[in-house]
Amino acid sequence: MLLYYFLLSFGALVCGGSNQSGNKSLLVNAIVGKNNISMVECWKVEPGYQVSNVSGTVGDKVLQLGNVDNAVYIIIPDDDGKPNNGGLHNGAHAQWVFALTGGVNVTFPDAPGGFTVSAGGLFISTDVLGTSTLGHQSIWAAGSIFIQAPFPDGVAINHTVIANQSCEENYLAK
Ligand SMILES: *[C@@H]1O[C@H](CO)[C@@H](O)[C@H](O)[C@H]1NC(C)=O
Ligand SMILES: *[C@@H]1O[C@H](CO)[C@@H](O)[C@H](O)[C@H]1NC(C)=O
Ligand SMILES: *[C@@H]1O[C@H](CO)[C@@H](O)[C@H](O)[C@H]1NC(C)=O
Ligand SMILES: *[C@@H]1O[C@H](CO)[C@@H](O)[C@H](O)[C@H]1NC(C)=O
Ligand SMILES: *[C@@H]1O[C@H](CO)[C@@H](O)[C@H](O)[C@H]1NC(C)=O
Ligand SMILES: *[C@@H]1O[C@H](CO)[C@@H](O)[C@H](O)[C@H]1NC(C)=O
Ligand SMILES: CC(=O)N[C@H]1CO[C@H](CO)[C@@H](O)[C@@H]1O
Repeated sequence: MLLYYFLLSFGALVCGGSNQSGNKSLLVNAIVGKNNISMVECWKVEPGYQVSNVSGTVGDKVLQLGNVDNAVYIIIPDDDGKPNNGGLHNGAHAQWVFALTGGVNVTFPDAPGGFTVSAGGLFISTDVLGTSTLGHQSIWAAGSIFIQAPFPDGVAINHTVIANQSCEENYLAK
């Protein structure tokens, strides 16, 4: 229950540094596997922000992140101070990823572009086995702490695809 409230308020805070003015929902980078190739899309989470009337957050913008299933809190060692490169991999689950500290750069072996998520940012990963041959590469800063929060039954949150590229590139293109 605590995590649920945490996720609600956390989600309203950030979009990997994107400028959301003119939109009434969160724009979030989502890793997708299409035709066996991992790439990034910019998703607008549906439905969008609502104004809270819940005691403790009255007047705040809140966004439903949906249910999550067996979320985990992950600490990357910082023994040697070097970024942690997990190599090419498929997403373990279709899930939210919340970067609490540190940050990550995500790139793709077969698609252009990529994206960076800083501390406090978030993204979605859905390129599970069977959707993408090579997957993606995530390089996390040493000592990063993040949460992986799988979607129940692997069904991603409702969304609209805003662009077939990262949210940041979408803004830069305007
Ligand atoms: C966000 O984008 C809008 C419209 O492009 C612009 O007016 C505004 O200054 C931007 N805000 C920030 C914080 O970059
Ligand atoms: C994806 O890869 C699988 C396994 O190699 C193959 O059977 C399938 O035809 C591929 N699909 C596409 C759209 O390339
Ligand atoms: C919040 O809004 C809902 C839906 O409009 C309403 O049912 C509920 O009573 C409200 N709660 C408070 C504390 O005002
Ligand atoms: C991510 O990329 C940026 C820009 O190239 C770089 O400054 C940063 O150190 C990278 N972070 C990691 C964890 O590799
Ligand atoms: C997604 O939208 C559909 C249709 O509006 C709805 O039935 C479903 O409950 C929504 N899923 C989530 C996780 O909100
Ligand atoms: C993304 O690409 C698909 C084709 O792969 C296209 O149908 C769709 O309109 C594109 N979406 C956007 C928002 O550009
Ligand atoms: C500024 C911005 O990215 N606006 C987007 C808001 O969402 C609509 C779709 O609902 C997009 O068409 C806009 O580009």
